[in-house]
Amino acid sequence: FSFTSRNRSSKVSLLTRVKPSFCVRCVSSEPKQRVREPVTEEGVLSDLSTFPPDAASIASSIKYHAEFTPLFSSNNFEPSKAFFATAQSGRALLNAIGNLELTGEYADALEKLGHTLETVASQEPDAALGNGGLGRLASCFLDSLATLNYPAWGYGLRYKYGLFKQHLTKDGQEEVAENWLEIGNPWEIVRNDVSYTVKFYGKVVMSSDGKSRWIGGEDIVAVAYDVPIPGYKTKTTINLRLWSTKVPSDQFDLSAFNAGEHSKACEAQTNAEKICYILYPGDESEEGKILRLKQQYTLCSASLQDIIARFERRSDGSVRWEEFPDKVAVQMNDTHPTLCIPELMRILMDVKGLTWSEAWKITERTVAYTNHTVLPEALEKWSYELMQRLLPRHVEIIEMIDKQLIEDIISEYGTSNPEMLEKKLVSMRILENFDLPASVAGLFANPEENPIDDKTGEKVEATDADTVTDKEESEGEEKSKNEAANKEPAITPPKMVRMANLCVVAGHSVNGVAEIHSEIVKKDVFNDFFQLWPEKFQNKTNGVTPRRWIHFCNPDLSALITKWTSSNDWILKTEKLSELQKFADNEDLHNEWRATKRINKIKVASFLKEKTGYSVNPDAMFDIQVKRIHEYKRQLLNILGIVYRYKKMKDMNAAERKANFVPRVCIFGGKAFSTYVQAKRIIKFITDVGATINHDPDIGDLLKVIFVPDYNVTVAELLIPASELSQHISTAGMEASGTSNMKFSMNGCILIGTLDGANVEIRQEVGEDNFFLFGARAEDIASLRKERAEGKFVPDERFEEVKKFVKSGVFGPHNYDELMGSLEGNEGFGRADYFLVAKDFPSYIECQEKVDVAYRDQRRWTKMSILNTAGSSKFSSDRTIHEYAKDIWNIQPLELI
Ligand code: GPW
Repeated sequence: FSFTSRNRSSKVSLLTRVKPSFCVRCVSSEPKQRVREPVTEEGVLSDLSTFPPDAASIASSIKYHAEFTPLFSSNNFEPSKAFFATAQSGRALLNAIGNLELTGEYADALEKLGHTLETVASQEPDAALGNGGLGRLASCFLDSLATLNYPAWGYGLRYKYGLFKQHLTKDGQEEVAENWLEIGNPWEIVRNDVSYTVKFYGKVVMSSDGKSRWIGGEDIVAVAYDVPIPGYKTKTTINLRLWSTKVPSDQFDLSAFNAGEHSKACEAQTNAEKICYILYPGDESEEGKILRLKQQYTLCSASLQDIIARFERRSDGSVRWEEFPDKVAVQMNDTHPTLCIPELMRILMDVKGLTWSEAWKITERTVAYTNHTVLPEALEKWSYELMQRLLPRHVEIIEMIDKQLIEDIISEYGTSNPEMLEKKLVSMRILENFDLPASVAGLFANPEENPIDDKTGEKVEATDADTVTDKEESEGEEKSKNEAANKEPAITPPKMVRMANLCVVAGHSVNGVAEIHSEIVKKDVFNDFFQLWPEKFQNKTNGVTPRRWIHFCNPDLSALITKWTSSNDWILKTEKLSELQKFADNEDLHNEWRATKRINKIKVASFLKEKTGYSVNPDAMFDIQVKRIHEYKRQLLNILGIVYRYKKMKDMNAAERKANFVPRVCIFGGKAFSTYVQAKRIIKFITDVGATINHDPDIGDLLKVIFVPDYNVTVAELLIPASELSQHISTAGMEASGTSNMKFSMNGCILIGTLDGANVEIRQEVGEDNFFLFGARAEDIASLRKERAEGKFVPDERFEEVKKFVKSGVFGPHNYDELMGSLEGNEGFGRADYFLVAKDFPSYIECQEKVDVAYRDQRRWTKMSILNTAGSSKFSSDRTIHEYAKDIWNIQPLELI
């Protein structure tokens, strides 16, 4: 198909042609006026008959049902708000036709052509442009933004290879490149006319007008690829704009190529293209770090240039920059897009000619920050030196912001308590491991820097002559390091830029993603900032889209809910789910509810057979833990609980085993980051335990342990509807929110979990009786860790027994010294059980015994299941998005006419 777009003086005309038989014309000559030629069933059919009926061609036709609507089409000046996303969208076809309520029509059309919708849909690879919960949240938010008619765009990078495919070998996880674009992507529209230059390296010079200019260096071009995101039951289709990088056309070295130096000629091209090769390239090497920073800057620079260009286009020649924050909001999805802050400042000052204070006011009012983690190792920091090389102008701006912050802190706290002031500055500054500026350094009693005058007994203040620039300072450091080399090794801590601090300082709003997490953000991680600017801090509990996560992935349950709540209104108004509460004891509903779950379990059983070769009994309890493999998520606690269960079973005779244990299928799934060795050991351990238990004739159907390879959105859509128990068992205080917990609960699955992240609110909503709670509380973790480190903790006997059992070699010849060692804090195995597996083990296994008791009583279990679905209305991302729109972005829905 061809796609042309003309954009002159705020009028947009789109003429879209697929095939002569299937032509939809979408014109917007007047603001908010659009004509769409009706598409008849014949239209669809004749279109399909001209293509081979694969997912690709169907998707391209659906795009035009979706009435792809550019939001800058009217000169009405509606705000258009940007959301920075790393999308983890999964498949698009069923979602798109479902949101357009055309699933039936498409299924019928395909059937007439001798195909099923299911097989066609299954050809589509997952768009895995994110890692886990963070990216999937962005996708849910885009669905809600479109559905609720909010004028918003998503921005991300178009990675050539998405998140790796996970293969399981005898050694554990193996990563394989996921070439998701191999057969083309019918959902994207390349916009060769929308491209921006992005610069790296170079230097900053002062031009004659006194303005800084960033020149030289290396330029690349970012080209827009647009992915339409159709809303549910609305004409609104919003845009996810993904950037792909290439070399500027004039930079191909033709003479080198003709001289036979082919690699040299292609060097610039490869350099530019590799920015968008893969998601999260390894960053252990210097090269890897540079590539990641280039990725972050490409996203920020291209997106901001795009946002600014649209703003200017809509201003009809009279740009009023002070209105920019009324029209544009930039929500930073964690710190990966932090460079938006200095980039917006740079463009406003160096390109548009605004002053520092004008640019700062605009930037502050425009950007807002969502924090998604409190794990210290996940709070991004960049080497100052590296950043200065790659983005010299941005570093100057960051230094200015840091200086401004120092002034704010001093003016707030004064200088009468230098000790307290110094502590504040050290913890709050954006620049880490930097000396204080000379203007304030004299306040602090540092004997080396400010020696006491022997005679007067007073501090010797730094003089101007002592004041050195950072560059001179680092050269000086280098010199003194060399001088000291022969004396004693002086370790200079590296100078770093703290991205989260920059976000908190520049953003007008800072939010956490669940109530408990937002409290930790205020009381702990960013407490100093909270004391300074309490009004900035908010909570926005995450949510998930009920379209994908109930309606499409669990059509039978969806139909049941519609039947028992008398309409399908719940898909948009999830509060209607609570109407199920009054039927929580209804026998008919119970029967239908159980039958639905069973159908879903049978589907999973055949999927497991196909993927792993293991047969499972669909009448056993399906107990699932699927998420990224991470020590804080404690897959190790789960598998050690299973080992304990297995050992107990082995100690009994067949009759006792049957009487004491409910049959369970324990399913794990999730990817470990490629360099996260301990996480990979956990995968290997789970598969080894499974191999032993699953082949043990004493155990049979009573216990199966299965690791599903290559967990992704599509696998989640299959597993979640079939789950009965799901595990959200992170060390309290460590999981910011979790979102799969919401998806499981909505699908009538009962959670076993700690009081962490959104678990706290889920338990509150579904009722304490309908949630299996165990484990230490967040507020006790610090003292428990201390106790543990001081050797005061005595592990439970049952825990010791389990470790001994593992070490005895029952699970094969592999030794699990590193894993078991991490639970003991032995020499060489790092922090002593930092994730408190041993501490929570007794309450976990006792809680699992309660789960067995509850499951035996199927009436009780089914009631709990119904009450989970009924109590999950709060966790729709529609609610979350309404809150962001009202409390942070200040936008209203904008329905298309
Ligand atoms: F570290 N999350 C994630 F905060 O999936 F950036 N990847 C990430 O890199 C980060 C967070 C980051 C997750 C959180 O772990 C999870 O608790 C939360 O529900 C999710 O983000 C969405 O808020």
